[in-house]
Amino acid sequence: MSEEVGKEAEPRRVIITSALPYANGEIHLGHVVSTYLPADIFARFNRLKGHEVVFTCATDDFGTPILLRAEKEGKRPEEYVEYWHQRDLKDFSDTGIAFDFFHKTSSKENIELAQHFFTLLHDKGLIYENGITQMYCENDKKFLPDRYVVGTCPYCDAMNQYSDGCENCGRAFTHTEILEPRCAICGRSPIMKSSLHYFFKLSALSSRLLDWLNNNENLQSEIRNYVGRWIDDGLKDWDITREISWGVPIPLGDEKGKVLYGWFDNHLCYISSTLLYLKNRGIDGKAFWNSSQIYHFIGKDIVYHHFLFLPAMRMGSGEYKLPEFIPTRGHLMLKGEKFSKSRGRYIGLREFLEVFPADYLRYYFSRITSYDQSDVNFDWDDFAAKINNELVASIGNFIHRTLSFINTRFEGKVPEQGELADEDLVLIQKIKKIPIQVGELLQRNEMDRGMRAILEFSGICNQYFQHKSPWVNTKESFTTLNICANAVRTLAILLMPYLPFSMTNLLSQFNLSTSSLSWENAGLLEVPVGHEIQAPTVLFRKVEKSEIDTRKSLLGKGGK
Ligand code: B3M
Ligand code: ZN
Repeated sequence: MSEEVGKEAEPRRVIITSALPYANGEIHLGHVVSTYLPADIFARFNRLKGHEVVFTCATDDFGTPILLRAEKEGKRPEEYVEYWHQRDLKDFSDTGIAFDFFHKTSSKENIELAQHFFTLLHDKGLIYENGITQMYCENDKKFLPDRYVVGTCPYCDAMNQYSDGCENCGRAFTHTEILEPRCAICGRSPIMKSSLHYFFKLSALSSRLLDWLNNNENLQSEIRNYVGRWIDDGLKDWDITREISWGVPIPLGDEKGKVLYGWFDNHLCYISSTLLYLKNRGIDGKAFWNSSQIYHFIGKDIVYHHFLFLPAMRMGSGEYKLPEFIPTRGHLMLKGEKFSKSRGRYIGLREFLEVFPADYLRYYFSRITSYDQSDVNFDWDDFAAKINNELVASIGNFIHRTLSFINTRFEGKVPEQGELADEDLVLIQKIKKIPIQVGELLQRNEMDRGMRAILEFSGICNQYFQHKSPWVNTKESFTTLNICANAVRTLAILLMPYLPFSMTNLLSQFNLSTSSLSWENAGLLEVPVGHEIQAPTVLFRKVEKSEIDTRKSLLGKGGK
């Protein structure tokens, strides 16, 4: 859906979520590229547009892999996930990912909401009980859900897959379908043992899901096509019970030792965290939710869950509206190959942030990540080239030469415009139009094309500055620098969603307060004559070849 440009009659309500990181390891650069950065840029853009934005996330705390890891470390699961919750929060804030609220799936609010959904769906006949035979390890005396079992994918034959889904072909399945199963703890073959489980009638919602897919053109067409084929192939009912202690207790009182599957409660945390954030501000969260435009940002590996389980549960509940958008992006590759920690083909987020500013990551990723499911390629040489030739040589250079010139030649005060020549008028027109152009792209989630448009604009500004040569044409230099100062202000607003750290710094050099800025006035030439700026400092430093050589030499050696 493309929105009208220019001033909008009323601010809209926009709810933005990004997929929840499992609380058992550091934030992966792949998740930053596909999910967190696009969501954050979109949230910042919408805030600048004056919309009412709620941007939330949470740690995904429950499930067997986390329980397994906590057990291995001899920690209580609550303690274990709290560590990662804090750690993730710090990683996000150091990367400039500015959630309004970061919650936990193991929170009281989310447990209550998940139990409420279970009860609703159960009352409506969409959840039923069924005795199943399940894998059981006689050695470990345990039922073996999900990641307690490894084996071969029944769809694509990929080996060493967990029993809840295949990382190779992306299909979700159940622990009874996986081929050649082995216990993940001791490696022995499990036996089958019967147990009572709850199932969600996904199959009953097939035609409603198909209607939703077919009638929602905001969803990316490639995904609508293949999810449509999954539905046509026939959906299986979904086992939502797990025999572990770490999860949302089944709210029927008779299910000791069993909890809800993590994929039942985790996406409900999009709702519970938004509601809690709003409640703390005295706002009716349910009414807000149902009158908002809803965006769930995800990576392509969790399409099945977000295009089937999530909408089906919401349809079944009848209480909370479905998302309009589920922006889905591809995986991050390292020079064309998959990231692999064990093979040393891996770059950690912390490792990156210790060496380069977060805005360099944000620049590079937003520049190379398109709004589709194609994989994104990280390449250190390309990274250096884009930072040095674009961010430093074009954007940074224009900003710096403008502010330096005003500082040295005009005592730090923005000069007055004189008579305007054609060239001046052309740039003024560009300044007026560029926020509309970039705004349309950002509204459509095309952050890479938005960045390219900004880059083209800074290129034009540099040419203008060069051609005007204000150091020679001193009479015209007043006009030139007035227009350039306005162009810098425009750039600062356009780049704010992308490069929040550097642009906050720029605005302080410029003596402009961030709160006074909005996307709507980004194209106005409203820097007052005589406005005083500070002596500028360099915003972006070059990436040295030696730094890149060091990074490259660490690859293949197990990273840092
Ligand atoms: N934690 C899977 C993942 O990290 C899962 C996402 C939940 S989103 C509701 O890829
Ligand atoms: Zn075992």
